[in-house]
Amino acid sequence: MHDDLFRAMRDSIVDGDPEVAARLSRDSIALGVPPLEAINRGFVAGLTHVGEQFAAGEFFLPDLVLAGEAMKAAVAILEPEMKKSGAQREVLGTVVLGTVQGDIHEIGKTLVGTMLTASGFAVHDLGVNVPFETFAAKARELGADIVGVSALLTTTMTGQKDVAEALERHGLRPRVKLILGGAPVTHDWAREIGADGYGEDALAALSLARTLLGK
Ligand code: B1M
Repeated sequence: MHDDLFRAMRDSIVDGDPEVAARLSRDSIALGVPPLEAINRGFVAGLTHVGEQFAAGEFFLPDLVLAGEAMKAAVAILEPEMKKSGAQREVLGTVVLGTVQGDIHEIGKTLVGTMLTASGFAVHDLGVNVPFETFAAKARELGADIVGVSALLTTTMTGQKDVAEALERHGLRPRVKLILGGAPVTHDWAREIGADGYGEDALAALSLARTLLGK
């Protein structure tokens, strides 16, 4: 069902067209398509294609930029729908979230934040290119239960280890749980740097956060 819609969503990202992406998002809400399904089956399929073409040297940086802008336009429409379900719940825990220093990829991190918020976590999103120490300082200030660190580049995922060390220095471990994510990140990497887990996608991140806090 909705295969044509999902294909059009994919194409709007490949074409880097924010207006079409936003319109298709509104259409999907009107049709009752679950927002996460629209994101995963439609828009992310476009980003995957753009990423593959970029890696193959067929697409260039402006294509990545435009695809990112179109994705942000889509998520901006779908995000409030995803959050609605969490509006009335008790707070399950406080999460400090961000993309690590040197890395400006924000879309996946923001989706994780939206899923956690929608499910009843209080999420403090530090944004992108976040200094290692800032994760620890903010976690201490807020009495956070979880610190979540996203990294999309093989060159920046090493920064997740620096965040782990900053949390140790601030005396926050093991009380404050550390969860990781982002395309190059693996379970092995999470284990190697002493994190509490890794989420392959936003749903996995949610399930991990719940499990770690016993919720
Ligand atoms: Co960049 N980029 N990019 N990029 N970009 C990738 C990541 C790349 C794989 C493309 C490729 O070559 N195939 C490649 C990395 C290669 C590598 O290191 N292995 C790459 C590169 C090389 C670069 C630049 C270096 C390019 C250049 O300048 N020459 C540059 C780096 C800039 C920097 O950060 N310093 C760069 C820049 C950009 C843009 C700014 C243009 C743009 C980002 C726009 C934005 O975010 N506002 C961009 C984009 C769009 C991409 C791709 C195409 C898409 C990323 C994305 O949003 N995916 C990407 C290729 C790809 O991934 N297919 C690519 C969709 C998103 C929903 O998925 O972010 O993986 P993802 O998040 C998922 C999971 O990973 C997980 O859940 C999310 C939801 O399911 N997850 C977590 C993420 N964080 C989590 C945290 C958790 C738990 C789960 O707990 C805390």
